[in-house]
Amino acid sequence: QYPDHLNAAVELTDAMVAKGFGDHTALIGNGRQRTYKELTDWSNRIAHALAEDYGVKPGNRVLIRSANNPAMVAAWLGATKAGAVVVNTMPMLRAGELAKIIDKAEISHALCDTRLMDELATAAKDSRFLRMVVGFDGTANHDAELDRAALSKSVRFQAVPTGRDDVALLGFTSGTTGEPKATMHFHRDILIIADAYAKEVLNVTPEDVFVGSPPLAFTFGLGGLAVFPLRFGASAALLENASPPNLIEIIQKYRATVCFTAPTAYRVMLRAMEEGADLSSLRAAVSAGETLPGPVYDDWIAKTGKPMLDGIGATEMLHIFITNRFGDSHASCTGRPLKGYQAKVIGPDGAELPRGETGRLAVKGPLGCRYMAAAEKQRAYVADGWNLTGDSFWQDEAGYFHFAARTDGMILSAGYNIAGPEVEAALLAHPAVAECAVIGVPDAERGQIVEAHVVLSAGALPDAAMVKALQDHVKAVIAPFKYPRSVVFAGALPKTESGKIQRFRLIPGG
Ligand code: 3SK
Repeated sequence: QYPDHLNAAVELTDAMVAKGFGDHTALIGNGRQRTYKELTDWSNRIAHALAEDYGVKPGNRVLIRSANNPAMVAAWLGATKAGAVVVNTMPMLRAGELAKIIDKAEISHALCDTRLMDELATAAKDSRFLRMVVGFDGTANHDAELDRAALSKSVRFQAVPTGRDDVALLGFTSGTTGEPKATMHFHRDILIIADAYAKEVLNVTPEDVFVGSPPLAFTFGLGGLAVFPLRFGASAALLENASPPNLIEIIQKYRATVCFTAPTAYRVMLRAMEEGADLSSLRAAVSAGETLPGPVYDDWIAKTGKPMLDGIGATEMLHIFITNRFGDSHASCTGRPLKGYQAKVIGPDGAELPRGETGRLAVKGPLGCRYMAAAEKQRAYVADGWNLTGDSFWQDEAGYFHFAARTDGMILSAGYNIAGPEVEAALLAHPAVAECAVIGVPDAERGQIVEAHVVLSAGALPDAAMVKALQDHVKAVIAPFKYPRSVVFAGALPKTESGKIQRFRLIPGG
């Protein structure tokens, strides 16, 4: 279905102009609207600048650091046209987290919103790989180094003739240990997710306006807020701060039709409807990244009369692979595999379990997990062509899949995956912490929250000031969304005879 030579960025821009979408709005953000022609020219100029002024060669790894805005999309497209392998990163990442990514992905160039330079500059200091950090103006006033270099270039660029199976994108996932792992995605994969989900399930048309909250750095956001609209001539309104009130405002302002976010935000949006928020333009509410509680689904249907589509994806699989559909969507049910995908529930021996029994979810489809330089992890994730996800599910008699739990110990909070050990490591760097263990505890708003059980060092006081000090410390050391919203002080932690902490014995709330 896809030609041998394929550059995904060209398909999302130049090819759309050639199809007649040149004057149609592609992106909205930071107070401006950009047509497909403008986005195409912008990304072509960036590609020229990267290749000619900054020496980006095909296959170089380019990191992008930005909040969700049109400049980030243009940078991603430009770097992809120049043949780079792109690593999109969240603005919340701290220097330590960025340094690990730069090292693992052997990043040679970083493109950074000038407002977010500090942490990257710290991360870049001792890097063996990073040769250049180039600033761009995230506010899209074209007032930074990359913008000035790009403005002097031609709007025509002969994109690097990448192969459809050349790596275009590295998606980082923190894994249970908090050690980032890169998953490799081909140019064709970027189009597959649009064709398998956005076309087959959402039936996207050029009249659609997409909004949502997931960062473009998370493949859920890159798909939902860039690839899906651009593949079909639709528009996306991007928000640097996609808090529910901002989401509501932009839905109302642009009469958005498709929203991608997590149940936590839908819950808040439902409450806002009682105060008059108008969500009537939405024709689809996509929920993923966190389990969708049945009552939130029921409430959404009752109050909006519009479909809510729960889905499950994974960074390893690039995007959603099991989903509900229009007219075939049910509470507390994730639905069925996308066309071209198969899924099954397996037991510890790898054999498929009978319907109704809970086990690990295995998936097979047109794309799958490819960890970079992690052969052992690859063997653990992919067996016999089946991708063994970190989720346990059960399948009902009619073939629908139902989420049961994470099998990999990740804490799922408001759409974010958080690795407990990473939070523990951050806490242990505080002098007042002698020992700690982090667990996920159920939370009505966020699905789960991070809870830290902490044994304090001698002399440290277990009071509210200490809770705040530890929370602030974690926010300063790792991305702030990972901080423990609940802190329990303990005299000791439950342990095995050999001294291993038994997290499963910790009682939520102490
Ligand atoms: O379900 C998820 O967490 C997910 C992860 C990556 C890409 C897309 C999705 C929905």
